[in-house]
Amino acid sequence: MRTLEPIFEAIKKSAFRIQKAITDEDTDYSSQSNQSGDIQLKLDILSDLIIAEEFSYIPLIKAIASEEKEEEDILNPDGELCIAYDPLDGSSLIDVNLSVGSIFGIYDGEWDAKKMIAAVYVVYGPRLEMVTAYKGNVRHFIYRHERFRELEQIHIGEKGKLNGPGGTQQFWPTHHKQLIDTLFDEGYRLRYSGGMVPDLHQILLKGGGLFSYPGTTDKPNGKLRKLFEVFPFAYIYELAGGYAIDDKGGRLLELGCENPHDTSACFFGSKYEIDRVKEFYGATK
Ligand code: AHM
Ligand code: MG
Repeated sequence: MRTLEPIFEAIKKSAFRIQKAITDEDTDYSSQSNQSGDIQLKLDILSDLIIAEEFSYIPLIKAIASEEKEEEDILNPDGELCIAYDPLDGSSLIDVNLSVGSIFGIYDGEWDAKKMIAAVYVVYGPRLEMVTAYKGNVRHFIYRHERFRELEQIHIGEKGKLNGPGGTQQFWPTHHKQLIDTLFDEGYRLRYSGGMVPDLHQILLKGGGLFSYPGTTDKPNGKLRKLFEVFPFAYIYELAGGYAIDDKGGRLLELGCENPHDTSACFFGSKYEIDRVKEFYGATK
């Protein structure tokens, strides 16, 4: 029977190696930029190489696609799984010593959200943590005394207290500003660091809330990439009992993806807040 254990083990090994690199290496920029036009840090490139190397030992993996590379890499033509990953999300926060993360989406045979079978993220913060969503469970691990130890499973509540609004307010549509202001008027607290991994992790662990990255006048389809960031977190939130929708009110996991670097407006949260999003966006789905 097919098992994803070797993949989870490879992610644990790369997490340990990347955390060490974050601690030991400097935060200089390289002379290269990625597909989205961001100038890459040397650490972005190194993290990408570490993950690609750990995955290269696993025959089950057919192809990998990284936020830091233009095209997919075929590892094993006879393999079954395709893995999309963002090796070091939020890396521009490292020089100010805020938390960052790695994100993985595991797809059965093709780059299609409907074929996602598991998703994983790693948080590099004061502590090293990993969350896996697979076969109905969202499992939470913490690295302590040289190994990952499992904590309680993660379930998001029906209504939270945190609000993480992404993007530049100057470019928000009016109805989005009204949504965010209304949540603050209801007592929600601002929790937005600029790193989607720790920001979404906080909302999950503190029982719920809303993380949003809307379409804006300068970026109508938002900033966050479907394959590497949006779909994996949509999978994790839904499995934890939460919701993940776009600005039309439909499930993110039902969206297509023509180009590996396509982006989408996205909203992740618990039931109450996602209902509010639909109300303010006039979403009918
Ligand atoms: P990156 O992949 O280039 O690091 O960008 C992704 C990050 C997310 O972690 C975060 O939610 C978002 O960009 C922040 O963007 P903004 O500063 O526009 O709110
Ligand atoms: Mg990213």
